Amino acid sequence: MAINYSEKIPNNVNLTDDRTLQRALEHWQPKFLEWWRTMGPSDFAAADIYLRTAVGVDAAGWASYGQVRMPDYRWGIFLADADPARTIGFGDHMGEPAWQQVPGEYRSPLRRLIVTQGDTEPASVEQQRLLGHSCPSLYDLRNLFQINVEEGRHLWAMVYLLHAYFGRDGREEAEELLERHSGDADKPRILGTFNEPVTDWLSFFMFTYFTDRDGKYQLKSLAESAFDPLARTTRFMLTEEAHHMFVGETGLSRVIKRALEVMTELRTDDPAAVRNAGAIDLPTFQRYLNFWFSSSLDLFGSEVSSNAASSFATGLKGRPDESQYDDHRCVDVAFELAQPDAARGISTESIPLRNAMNEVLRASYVRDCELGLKRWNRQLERAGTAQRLKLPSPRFHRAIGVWAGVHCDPDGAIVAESEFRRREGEWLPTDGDRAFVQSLMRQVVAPGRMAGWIAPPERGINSLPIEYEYVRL
Ligand code: BYC
Repeated sequence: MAINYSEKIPNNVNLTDDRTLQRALEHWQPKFLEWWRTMGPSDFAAADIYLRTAVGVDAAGWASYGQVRMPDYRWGIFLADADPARTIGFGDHMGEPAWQQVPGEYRSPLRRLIVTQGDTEPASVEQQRLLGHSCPSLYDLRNLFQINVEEGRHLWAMVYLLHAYFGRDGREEAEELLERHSGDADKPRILGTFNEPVTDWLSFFMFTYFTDRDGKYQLKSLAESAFDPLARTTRFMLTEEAHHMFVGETGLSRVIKRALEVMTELRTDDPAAVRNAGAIDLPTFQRYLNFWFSSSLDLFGSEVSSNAASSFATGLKGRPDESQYDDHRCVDVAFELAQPDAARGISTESIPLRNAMNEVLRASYVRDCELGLKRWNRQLERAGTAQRLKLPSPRFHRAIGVWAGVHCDPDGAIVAESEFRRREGEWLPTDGDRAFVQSLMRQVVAPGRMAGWIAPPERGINSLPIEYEYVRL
């Protein structure tokens, strides 16, 4: 269905037919714009940026590209097309028609899921707000802003649901989404990772690889929801999300490529030599990876979760690509969970599968993360270095769930706290690493030029050359 851009709020939900809702959203719109002005990308409001904007929700030709100033971006409400015959695909209500309204008994948990999802979107924009000042190229600057405007739109997607289906408490929640801020001591964002600073581009690429990928898995599981408007909204969000992960994967691959070029040139693997030459050494890369991967694993929640069990049972949240499973009810099925025991060992306990749904999602996420690692390791192999990158064990450095507070090394072995503290600097970014990475962050804005710590991309955006002036400052 085409998107109506002649209205104040572009949409494909016939907003003009519901004057009350339209007025409520038009009341929220200036608050959003004010939030964007004060908490969104710092500066660059006057720059013309080569952005894509959604024009429809069909897989083919859903976006148009053109020069846009960010404050003029048309944030709107776009739902994937409805399937009137859609039925619930899992849980206790399996086979019943998907809900077009919120069942009263599920109102509160459903609102909680939507608010949690909504909270991450502006949080990420806040985390990234200063990065424009240290962009490695105009190509990267444009990608940053593309992601930022789309996260802004994803906030709109959740705010639409809150306004349209949750009455007064929904409107209040929508206001609060603009009042909590990433890293704010009094009013932080809801989930841990979204309060972590993203002040350098290595962190940005790690975030878009690992944290946006959590977004993919959470959105995919919400796309299965019995609440049809949520399913349709998240299905369309996933179309935009793919580019965010592409930015992460290719960004990290370009960082590795540059390190390898320096290593080949200097004929050394020595991290200090790589740093001296202005590139990011692989051990530092690995420590950043360990940090962002472990933080993103926490976003799946506890391994054993009654919230997850009831979300699955009630049909609020399924598993990504639910149709790939044979059993969609998961009653009387056990899941074997390895967890730390009192004797500082690891024991396996049988828990009901429904209670382990967070862990099921996390395991598929880990497999997806592995794909990038495989590609990067092939890059290393081709370059003839013996160094390899590795995902740390999911037990490493966890703050949520059964492994929270248990000291494990990156291989997953439980170690004494003293040993963890002694070796932490080998495993996680140190102040020195952060200062070094920060020292490389110098803005490069001549068309086609790249900072010295990152290789150019393989191709430009939408068939344009890499030298194209993606941002006109
Ligand atoms: N930090 O039973 P539990 C994205 C809380 S990213 C802090 O363990 P549950 C994006 C939890 O909220 C995807 N708190 O877990 C990416 C609960 O608190 P309440 C975002 C945490 O409820 C990049 C308590 O612990 N979408 O889109 O089964 C850029 C016990 O909960 C954390 C979603 O997350 C944490 N890491 O699952 C832009 C989907 N983990 O309620 C965007 C919606 C847990 O008792 N959310 N807690 O106060 C959910 O599905 C679930 O809320 C969670 C947690 C998976 C997050």
